Amino acid sequence: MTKRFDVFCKVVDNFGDIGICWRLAKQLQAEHRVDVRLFVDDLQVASRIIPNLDASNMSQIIDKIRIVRWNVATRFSDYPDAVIEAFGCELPQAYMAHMPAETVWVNLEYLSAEPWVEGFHGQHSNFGATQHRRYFFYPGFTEKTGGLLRENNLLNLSLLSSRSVSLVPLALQGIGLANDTREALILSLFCYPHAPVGELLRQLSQAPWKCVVYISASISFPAVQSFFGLEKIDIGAKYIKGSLVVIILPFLSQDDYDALLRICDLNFVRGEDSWIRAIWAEKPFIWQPYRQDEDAHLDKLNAFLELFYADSRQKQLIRKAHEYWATGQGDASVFGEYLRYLPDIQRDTARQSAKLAGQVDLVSNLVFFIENLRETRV
Ligand code: TRH
Repeated sequence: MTKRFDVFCKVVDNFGDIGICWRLAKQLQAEHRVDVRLFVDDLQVASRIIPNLDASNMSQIIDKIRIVRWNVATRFSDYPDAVIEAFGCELPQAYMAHMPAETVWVNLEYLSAEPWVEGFHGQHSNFGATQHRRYFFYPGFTEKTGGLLRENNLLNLSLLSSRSVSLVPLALQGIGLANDTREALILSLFCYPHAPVGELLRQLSQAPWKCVVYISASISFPAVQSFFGLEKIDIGAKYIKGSLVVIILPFLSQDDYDALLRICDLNFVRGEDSWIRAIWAEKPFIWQPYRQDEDAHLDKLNAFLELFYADSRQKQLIRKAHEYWATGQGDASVFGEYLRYLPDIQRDTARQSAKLAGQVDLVSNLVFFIENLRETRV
């Protein structure tokens, strides 16, 4: 029998929430034949991620997923087997009011490598005076967590040569990737505005090799402008200083963005979804966590570095580079040193990525988790 899941997504800011929910919905449908309705509160932002989404249309089907614009006035009927509340976005009261006790309610949490995650994964709490139980599903890096979002076909892609033409995103072919990157180190840059971008560019401009940096148009540019002494920055434009070539990319489709990560030698990523994608790209990456109160993001960063690079000879250097990127404290020359050890870091990253890819993926774990609850619950 076809399973039916609802997914609720609130776009808090940026693209991570909808980016993850869209991948999750697609994978549930494509690999587990789940009939998915995706409720999203902001179709404008969603339309940057979901190809061909018409933001003025309240309900539409794309890639076999029904996408519904959700607001306080939305009325619900016809409940599914399970509802996924993404990142504690709170199910609408109108939905909760008639939700049957058999509908499994799962809150998908944010990803963290912190050790406490294992103890919280799969726990539940009773919701108010209702008969509903809310289960907490934690993504994570160990077998005792919910795992990481990873589609089935990803490994096949990584068997291809990373610079093979078929992997070069169309959006990049148009702006001369082949000419720019011959003999060059290629980097991609997607970060939050407080990252020390100017310092990184300065280091790269003085590198003994040509460095081509693809900068995502979605980040703010003051640091790039002041580095090149420009009034404004244009999408598709190329800026050169010393060894450095900067190319400003438009916002790519998720598929093209994933492909970009695979062809680069070093990726600067952020938040949650691009971080996971950088892992699957099997290329060195520097991750900038989403800033949280009381520097909680730095605990997340430390826990991840501790886990992912536990066996790496370069772990101190990798830590210093991440700390500098996340806090701006330290010395920008750490990037020069990082680049000198790039082949070592490449080898360690690929080994760790492959190890994680050997674990069961998040969507398979989630489907199993829900099926198990439905079978065992009265
Ligand atoms: O956009 P983000 O900063 O999202 C963040 C985090 O998820 C954070 O944890 C959350 O609390 C906050 O949102 C609300 O970074 P992230 O997670 O990497 O998501 C970016 C998405 O955008 C990802 O799905 C990849 C996609 N993307 C493209 O599709 N094309 C592009 O050109 C780029 C640069 C990104």
